[in-house]
Order: sequence, then structure tokens, then C-alpha cells
Amino acid sequence: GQGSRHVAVDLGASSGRVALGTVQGGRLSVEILHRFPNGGVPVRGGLYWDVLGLWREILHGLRLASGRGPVASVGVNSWAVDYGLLDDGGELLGGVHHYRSARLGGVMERVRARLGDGTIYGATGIQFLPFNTLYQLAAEPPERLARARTLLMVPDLLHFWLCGARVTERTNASTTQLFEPRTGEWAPSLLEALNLPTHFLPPIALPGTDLGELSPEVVRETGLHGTRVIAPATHDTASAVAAVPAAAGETGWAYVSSGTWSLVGVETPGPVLTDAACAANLTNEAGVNGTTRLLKNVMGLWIVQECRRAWGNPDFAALYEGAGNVPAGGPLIDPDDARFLPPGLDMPARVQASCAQTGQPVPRTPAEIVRCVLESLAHRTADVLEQLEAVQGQPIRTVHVVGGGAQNGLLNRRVADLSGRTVVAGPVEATLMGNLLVQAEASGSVPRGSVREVVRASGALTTFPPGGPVPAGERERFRELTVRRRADEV
Ligand code: LFR
Repeated sequence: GQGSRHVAVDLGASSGRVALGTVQGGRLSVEILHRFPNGGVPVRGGLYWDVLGLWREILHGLRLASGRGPVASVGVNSWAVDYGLLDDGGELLGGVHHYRSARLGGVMERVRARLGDGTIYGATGIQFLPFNTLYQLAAEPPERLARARTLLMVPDLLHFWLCGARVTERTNASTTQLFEPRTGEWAPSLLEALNLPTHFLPPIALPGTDLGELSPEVVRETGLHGTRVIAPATHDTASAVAAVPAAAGETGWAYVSSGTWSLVGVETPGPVLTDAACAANLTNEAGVNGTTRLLKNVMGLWIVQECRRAWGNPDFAALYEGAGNVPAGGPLIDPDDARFLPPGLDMPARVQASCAQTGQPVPRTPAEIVRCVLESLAHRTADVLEQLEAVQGQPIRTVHVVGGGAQNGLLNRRVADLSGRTVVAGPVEATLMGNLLVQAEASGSVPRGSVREVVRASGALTTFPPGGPVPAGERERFRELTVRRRADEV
């Protein structure tokens, strides 16, 4: 037979893809049909996503898919926390703000002061990050919220355009800091305490929910017939974690979902809302099958991406090769310093200023700057692994690095060396695979609970044992550098 065919749309902060997945004989093959760039669009001091442009690219990708034969289902995943507001008639009310928009300056601090950290964390178990949906809603003009009938997260909005469903898928809802991880329902009390409306929060649907058939208009535009829209784990990180190639019964593993962000975490059977988890500012996001993703956002390859943009987009491969020739033991930054969050062509200068202010040699060449960033990310990853171990009370021996960043051999090696743990890298396409396999599971084309097994059967992994050079006192040098910010763990 032909196997069962599904289409995944994976929207990342810097690029999007439409991919065709075919499941046959317990294996998944993934063919990327269409790639397109993505990024923030600065307008009048704001920063927005080009959702209409993304929609056009999705339609184009679906048209390509229809040329290959019948498709059982399609599902969209993206980054988290951002949303569109719809009016009664389903019209989009204004732009979709980017989570790195300057509109959020000072908002989280005000909300935390008003509600108290214990109340917010106790209700949601979510890491305090300035761009959480809770703070974005607190930054909205009240008239806009009053006019809004439905809030949809970015993948939900695209599903709505595909098939008309007005629901929020659970994994992405869980990132908002408006979601109760124990009950799986919204936590409207936080909005109420801020005197904000809650009427626009839609019903929550589980990953794997059949949302309906493509609208007649989309059928006309794409040529797809009989294709269902099935919600995957719409949060990209949740799709990636669903596809971590851990073996059945494997214990003592953590994951890094490596891309624009590094999401460093473990999978737990339920939320961990202890004082220790709160003090470590760990997030409890929803995973597939009722699991919890206990993790922390680490700034990730964003700093390198933004430096590269400033340097006129040279080849990533050349940048990383150059960085590999720079010796270890050079200057370090605290990658989670808030100064690195906003976009800007001054990113290399920010890295340099940080090194200068901490009395270290200033990296000059792109190779030196990239090495400094990668080395610092590896240190920070090692720190978070230690925090996760302490909070969970269980040793972590293996680190599964998945996503685009898993191609970065230098970063993988340094995470292994600096954390003293074995890194298993791959798959690079974990997000697409997780998205596709949750659809396949829901449509019955792979057995329930077999997603990780199918991923393991579908491609080779690369192992990086620890043991490379770690100059004496190196870990302490990084800790020293980050101690002031870590007191607040944001
Ligand atoms: C990764 C990611 C992270 C989320 C960040 C912002 O792509 O989804 O999990 O914290 O983007 O939405």
C-alpha cells in the first residue's frame, strides 16, 4: 500500500516548513515540500508576525502536497504565547503581536507586584517570562479586549482559517500562564484579579482532536479533498518532546529542544509545583498523553541568529566551523541576561559589551563571538540540568538534543563536556515528526503510544560522550558571572 499520509506545518520564529509525512511499516518518512522565512515585522515601534504571509505560504505548501496524492490530515504547530483576537464574525482584530515586542516593557513586573508570585505560580506553574500571554493581555488597550470575542493562539488561528474551529489546543494553552496544569482548564482568576475580561477564552482541545474538514475555500485553493484538520501538539516544543527518541522504559534522561530557544527539561507524569520548582523558576507545560514538560527556557541560538543577521547572513556552517577553531576558556556571557531578548542589529555589540563589563577579553571576530555564545549556552544548559536533577531528586545521565540545533556538533560536544553527561543528538526534524505522528496516532495509522518507537525506527542518532577539555575552574567562572541574575532566576 501507499502508507498513511499526513501534512505538518511547523512555524518557527525564523522559518516555516510544510512537510509531507508517510507512515509505513512502523516507520515515518518526512519530505519537506516548502520552506519559507519568518520573523518579526517592525511597524511604528511595535513588532508583529506576518500571519497573512504565513497563511499564503501554508496554502502554497498544501497545494504542493495535493499534487502528491491524497492526504489524510493536516496540523499546524508554532512557537507559544502569541495570539490573535477575533471579533464576533471571526474577523481578525488588528495585528498579531510578536512576543519580543517592546510593548511589554515593565508589564510583568507590575502584574507580579499586584498579584504576587505565589498566586501566579501556584495557579499555573509557569516560568516568569516577560512575554507570557498573561502579561501580553495586561498590556492590551481595554477597548480591544472588550471587542474581542475569541482569543486564538497562532496555530489555533491557522486551524480556524483552515476549517472554522474556534478552540485552543492544550499544549499551547498551557504556555500562557493562564492555564491550570492540574485540572487542564483555564485559570481565569488571574485575569479577573487584574479586572480583565475572560469571555474570549475558548474551549480547550487535546492534541489529536479532529477539528473538522477543510473549508470549501481552502479545498478550492489547494486541491486537497477529504483531508481532515487534526490538532497536533500545537506548541512546537511539545511536538518536539513527543518525538524525543527515548526507549521504552529508559530512565534518567532529559531533553534539549534546540532552535531559536533551548528548552531544557524532563518529562514528568504530572505538574511539579513545589517551592523548589518555583524557586528555580521552572515551567510546567502540558505534553502529549497528559504528561508534563518540566523545563526552562534558555535563550538558545537566537543570539547567534541575530548576530548573523547583523553580519549580512553568512553561512551558518562557516560560522560554526570558525567557532570550532577558537579555543575553549575564552570570554563568557550570561545568555539569559534580559539584554539579549529584544531583536536588533547591535546583537554583536551587546555580546561584546557584556564581556567588557565583566572584565573579560572582548571577542572581536564572528568566530570568537559565536564561540563565546555557544560556550555560554552549553554552560547554562549544564546549570539547568543540575537544577532539574535537584528539583526531581533523580539523576540525569543522558541528554537528548532534538530540533535544528541538534546539527550543531560543537554545541552538542560542549554540552556533553561541560555537563559531564552523554548527549544523544537527533532527530533534527523532531518537531515535524512529533506533529505528524500525533496526527497518525489519532487517525489510527500508528498504534497508540508508539510515537517514540516509530521515531527510533526512522533515523540514525549521533552520540557525544563527555570528556573534552574543560579548563580548571571553568564551571565556577560561569556561575560567578550569572550569580546576580540567578538570584531572581528569571
Ligand atoms: C520555541 C518556543 C518556546 C517558547 C518560545 C516563545 O520555539 O515555542 O517553547 O517559550 O518559543 O513562544
